[in-house]
Parts: sequence; structure tokens; C-alpha cells
Amino acid sequence: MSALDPAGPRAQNLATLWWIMLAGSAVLFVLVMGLLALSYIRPEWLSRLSAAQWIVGGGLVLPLPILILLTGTALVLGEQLLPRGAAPISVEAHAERWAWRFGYPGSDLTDDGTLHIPAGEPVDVMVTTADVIHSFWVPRLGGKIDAIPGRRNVIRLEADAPGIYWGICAEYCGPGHDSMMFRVEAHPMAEYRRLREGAS
Ligand SMILES: [Cu+2]
Repeated sequence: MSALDPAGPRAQNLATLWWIMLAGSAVLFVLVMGLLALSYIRPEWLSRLSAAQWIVGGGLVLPLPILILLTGTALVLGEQLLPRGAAPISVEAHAERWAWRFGYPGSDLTDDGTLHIPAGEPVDVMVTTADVIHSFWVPRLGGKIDAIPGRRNVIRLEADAPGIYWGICAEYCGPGHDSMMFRVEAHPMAEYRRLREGAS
């Protein structure tokens, strides 16, 4: 159930971003630790710089390129996750302490405890809640989104291949929170159509 084991393009974006963030923070860490080590090993090198030069160098020149790169990557990759335009298929996920219920607009397919989606196709999940704030997260298929009382939030997911994926509530919501997991089943498209149409 790891976000670092993506099974779709949206989760892949997030995993890529995770690795870039890790690399960026590692570079900054090594640079700062290098300077710290130099201050012990070769203090005379560092004392050649004035206080103003340190502030400009350490506070702007060192972090800015890396932070610009990280922010830019996050904006570009994050932008691609937004549910732009209408996805051909939408499903509903309704949170209630401490379980998820699923619905399929335009279909009589009823909730059987599993969220059914097609594989290879973006799906919009309309996330709502009956009580407190919860958060809908299927780590291998996409990002997470909060379920907020009185609101209907949308998150777009996509699975590359048919299979079983697991989801979890990612916002602490009370004593039953840790068991608020759910199952997502991605079906081949033809099978999915039969499932939704066959039920209506
Ligand atoms: Cu929860």
C-alpha cells in the first residue's frame, strides 16, 4: 500500500515528486554539513568571507536554486493531478465513523464494501462525509483528499491495470480511525461497463 509503489500515472507523479524532494533535501543537507565540517577542518577558509557574504551566500545563493527547482517540479507535477474537465466515470465515496460507503451515479450498483473502478481510465471520486473530517487515500492510485462536512471534494484516480488496491482514512477521526480501510477493485473496462449497466 505504499505511495512509492505507484500503480497509475497520478500516483507515479507523486512518487516522482517524492524522490525529487528527497534528492533536493539530500543535496541541501550535504552542502550545509559540508560547510559545517569545513568550519572545523579549515576555519581559515571560511573566515575569509564577511558576515554579509555569508548571509547572501548561505541564505540566498545556496538554497534558492534548489528551492526554485523543487517548487517548480511540485507545481508542474501537482497541476497534472487536478481533475480538469469531466472524467468519463465518477463514483462516490461517503465517509462515516468509521467506514466508507460507495455509490455509483446513474447506476443501481450498490455498495458491497469495495470501490469498483475501471482500469486504464481516469475516475473522479466525489468524497463526502456524514460527520467529522476524514481523508480519502489510495496510495498506489493517486493523492489524498479530505472529506469535509457539508462539502463535496473531488479527486481523480487512475489504475494502469486491473487488480486490488487498498485505501485508508488519512485523517484522524476518532477511536475507529485505524480500522477505516477500504478495498478498491479495478476491472477491465468491458467488465466494468457490464458491472455498472448490468446492475441498473
Ligand atoms: Cu479517519
